[in-house]
Amino acid sequence: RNITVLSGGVGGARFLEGLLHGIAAGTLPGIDPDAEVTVVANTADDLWAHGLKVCPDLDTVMYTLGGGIDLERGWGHADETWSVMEELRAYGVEPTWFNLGDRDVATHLVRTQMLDAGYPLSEVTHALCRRWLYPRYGAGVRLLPMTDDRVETHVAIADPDAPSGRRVVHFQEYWVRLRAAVPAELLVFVGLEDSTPAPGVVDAITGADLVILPPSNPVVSVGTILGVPGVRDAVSSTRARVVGISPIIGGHHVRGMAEQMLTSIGVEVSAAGVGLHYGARSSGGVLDGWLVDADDTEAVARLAEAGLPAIAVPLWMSDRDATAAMAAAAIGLVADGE
Ligand code: GDP
Ligand code: FO1
Ligand code: CA
Repeated sequence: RNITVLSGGVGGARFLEGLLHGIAAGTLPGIDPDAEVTVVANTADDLWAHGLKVCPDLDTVMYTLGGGIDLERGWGHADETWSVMEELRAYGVEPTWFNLGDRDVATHLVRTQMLDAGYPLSEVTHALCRRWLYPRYGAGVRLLPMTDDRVETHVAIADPDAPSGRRVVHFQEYWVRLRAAVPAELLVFVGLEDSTPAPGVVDAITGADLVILPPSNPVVSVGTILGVPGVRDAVSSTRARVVGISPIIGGHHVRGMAEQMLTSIGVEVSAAGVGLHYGARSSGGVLDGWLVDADDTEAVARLAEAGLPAIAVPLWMSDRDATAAMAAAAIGLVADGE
């Protein structure tokens, strides 16, 4: 059984931890312990900082599945030190607001060096995974960037001093420096229209038995992956069953900035709103099924009217068992259709 997951950072990585736990434990309906998982990760969060290419979502998935993530930050290494940052601040070089841990810097040095040598991001990611993933999962897990091309989410925010009344900042500045505290008036996905899926991405979707949209950010994580030309068509046409899980519980995100991003593109901040945004495959969307939280039962009837089968189950990824149960419910929802 081949499973393909379209993932952002923390939300996607936490889901993957539970999914892999469920696969190993044999608790997922119809999924054997030797099932293979391909992760297609968002790269529109990527940032060039101090001459280094930083890939937050690829690294959060890689460190999380590799057991090296700092659990409470949700990014960067556990047992991290910050000497490089202290020195950069002492030099007063920007961006001082984007924190790079000393251990994390090594990952960016390797990545940048390989990119400079002409390796595409997918090859770089494969090389980094030789350390972080393959010893642990063998061929069972593959991590692919959504594209090898440069794509960056930029955010237009109000700026009274600017002639247009707006200025554009990189997504990382919007989130890390501004904490998404101001409205995202416009989202600009630089390079997305001209990007092409990385090698293996389309095949991983069309050749899968199951495609999962985890509770990642529907706009700047899953949305950007679907926005790579050819990916959305692959998802809407694949013979695989496609099931998604809401990152919105009780009308709010669990963490991050999904509320601000959904509002920015005019999508209702609710489990039903996100499900309808992705759309039922029967009406040209990408989903065969959608999971909402146990407290959002009213969404189920509303989605059914729109032709999108949904169930309400606990969606808090409090630990791997809870997440594995969520994954089992998701798989069970769409497996019945076979
Ligand atoms: P990021 O790149 O680090 O922001 O991570 P993702 O884009 O993959 O996921 C961010 C989303 O994960 C946020 O919108 C959160 O609402 C969602 N999230 C985090 N924890 C949970 C959880 O326990 N349950 C659910 N349903 N969503 C969660
Ligand atoms: N998130 C922060 O809130 N503060 C940071 O200083 C920060 C640095 C950072 C460095 C490398 C990296 O891979 C991720 C980093 N993140 C940081 C998380 C990053 O902003 C993610 O993109 C968010 O989780 C949203 O996707
Ligand atoms: Ca992200």
